[in-house]
Amino acid sequence: MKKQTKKKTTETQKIKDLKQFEKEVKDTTLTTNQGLKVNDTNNSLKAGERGATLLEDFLLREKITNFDHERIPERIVHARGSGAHGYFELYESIEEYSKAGIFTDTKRKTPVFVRFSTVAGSKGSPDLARDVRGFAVKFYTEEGTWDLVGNNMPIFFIQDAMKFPDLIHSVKPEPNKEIPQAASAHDTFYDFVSHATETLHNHIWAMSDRAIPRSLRMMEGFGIHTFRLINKEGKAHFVKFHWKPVLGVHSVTWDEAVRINGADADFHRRDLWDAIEAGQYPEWEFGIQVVPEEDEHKYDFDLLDPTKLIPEEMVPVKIIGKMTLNKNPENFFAETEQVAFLPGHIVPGIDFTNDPLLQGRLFSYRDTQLSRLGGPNFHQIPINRPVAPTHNNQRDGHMQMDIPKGQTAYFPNTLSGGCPHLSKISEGAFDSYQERIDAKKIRGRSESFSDHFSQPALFYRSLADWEQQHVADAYTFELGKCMHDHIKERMLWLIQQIDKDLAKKVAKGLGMKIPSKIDQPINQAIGADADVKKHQPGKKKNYLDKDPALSQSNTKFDSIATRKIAFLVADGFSMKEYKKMKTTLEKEGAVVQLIAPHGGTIKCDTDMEHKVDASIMTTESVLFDAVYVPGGKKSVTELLKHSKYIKFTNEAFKHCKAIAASSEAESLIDETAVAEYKDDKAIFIGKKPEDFVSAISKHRNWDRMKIADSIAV
Ligand code: HDE
Repeated sequence: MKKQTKKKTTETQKIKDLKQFEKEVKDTTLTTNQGLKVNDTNNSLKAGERGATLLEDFLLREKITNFDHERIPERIVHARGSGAHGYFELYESIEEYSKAGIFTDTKRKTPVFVRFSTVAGSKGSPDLARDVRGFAVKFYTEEGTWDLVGNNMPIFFIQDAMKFPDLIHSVKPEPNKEIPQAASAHDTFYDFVSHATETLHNHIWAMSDRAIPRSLRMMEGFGIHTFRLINKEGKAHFVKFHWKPVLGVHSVTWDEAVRINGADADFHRRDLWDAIEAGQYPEWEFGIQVVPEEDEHKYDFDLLDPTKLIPEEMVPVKIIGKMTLNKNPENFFAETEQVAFLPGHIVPGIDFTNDPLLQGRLFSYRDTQLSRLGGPNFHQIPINRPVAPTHNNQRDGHMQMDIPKGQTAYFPNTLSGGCPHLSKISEGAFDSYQERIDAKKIRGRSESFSDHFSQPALFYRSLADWEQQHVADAYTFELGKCMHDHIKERMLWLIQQIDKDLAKKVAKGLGMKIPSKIDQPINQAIGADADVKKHQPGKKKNYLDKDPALSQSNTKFDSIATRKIAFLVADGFSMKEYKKMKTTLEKEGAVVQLIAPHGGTIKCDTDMEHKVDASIMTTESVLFDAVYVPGGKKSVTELLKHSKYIKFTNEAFKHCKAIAASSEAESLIDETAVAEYKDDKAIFIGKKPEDFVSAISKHRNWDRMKIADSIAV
């Protein structure tokens, strides 16, 4: 990505803090870990030139020992991730709801570190897996660190933490053969999903385009659980947290996702990195949905049930701030890999609810860091250190980095003057919300969590035609990869409870019939979870027909900033047309790349040399948002000799992208599938660059989907 107007980077307090741990390579001398200068790092110490290596060789042993231990266990979930630094700014104080400094002080620039991730794949798995994306934000606030550890979908698969290991074991590669990697399309996942109807809501989101984002910068984020905001008077409100990308919510098609994984497995990671390096800083607005405590039971779902969203039609999202990511990590391992997010990290003014999934997470995240990062001092790793000062009597353990001074490590004490001393609530101490509890101890599930079908149906109904088609295709693909008919049948039967037409489409694709009843013995053995009747909507109080916020067709389509446009060129391309189109696109923040038959440089028709961004052999159509072919007879004649340019254009057409060509380049278009569809609303031959810009801002021409399927590439 080329440099655009680079915005000024102002260093946050956290970046300044991290600087003291950074180590420059430039102008340094190679030493051991003890500071001993080294004069040979290529040869081990031997008994003679052809002799055995000596145990004495401490230089070899130090180097190899360090290497042997370079890896730490990857995250059991969300192993594949990418991180970035930035800051959060508040537009307006919400002191009526929360006393948190981050929500009341509009002058602050709170440092953040964000890590995006996929869930199921290993650390080296491809970015475009069909999967939920993690969206974890660490706010280094003046009152302590707050971690909002969310996803890019507003709900989760299960209602109780107790089921999490089962969910994850079912989606991870099957244990006997460790196949498939980073894919939910296999029997064990559907065996589980089809017998745990609470998963169906998150599952249908995972079948939608949300699971294959165009960019990490173009997806929403959600805190998922209902949390509490607490104001100065101690009054609580329920709240759901939202991140809305300034660039809108956009996705690729499944066919593209599969090809992107082959062409550039780091597509999302690279896109995030490049955008930040180019100064095109990713931004999200932050919003809250607030529900007064008195309204806790007003809805036809339980606010504590993490498989339910609060439709924005019912409770609008109030935008209160913005997050900007403006700096890439200096070192992937030190920062992105070692960062530890804990939902239990909160600050005064924010509190938990009894959501049983959240309650379980409050245990899991600290526990997992102990084996992942090696001990209880992981909060002292630079990326995890709060910017707020920390003092307590916790001591020792693996990798203690601080040097606590003095005679005491207990409370109360007199020998250190009673320090570190306690604070009053009025001085900013944390105080758990005093929720009244009067209950029997039970192991079970609230009846108010039992409707598993209304919201998947609401989601599906709210989607545009093209989105619904993508969902049907995704179910068909995923179930088509399952080997066991009884699992597929059960899924069809469940999909039917969500939407009959959807089930019919999937059944047709699978070449199967929707069963009229389901194999009872299996259900009985498995228990109440599998009893669909129990999980149907009850008598609805305020059930919606559609919620427009759920459809990507209602997102923003007003910008082409950061979109990548491929210019297909060979020697002799028209300088005039190239310049006009490039200037227009770059003025709007798009990124132009020259794709030539070879690397190095290329000459336009005025004999000027231009740097080639990629040779046609090293790149693919799926890595771009749109295609332009400038004129220049010699150039077009040369392009026609390379079949990959035809394939490149056909693929862009199949994936519903905008394509523009000069009138002189029409002969190339005539060799492609586009030839028959020149009246398509996102095809421009000899038209104004502005028309092309407007079509790119629409992301895709989804009307083309029907014919796109018939294009063979
Ligand atoms: Fe996580 N999850 N999770 N999860 N999760 C982890 O913690 C867990 C859940 C999420 O970039 C692990 O540090 C349980 C919901 C993200 O470092 C682990 C349950 C949501 C990340 C863990 C859930 C998430 C994790 C693995 C059910 C969205 C990546 C490594 C009770 C609101 C954070 C780690 C990063 C990571 C457990 C459910 C999001 C094992 C037990 C719901 C974004 O602790």
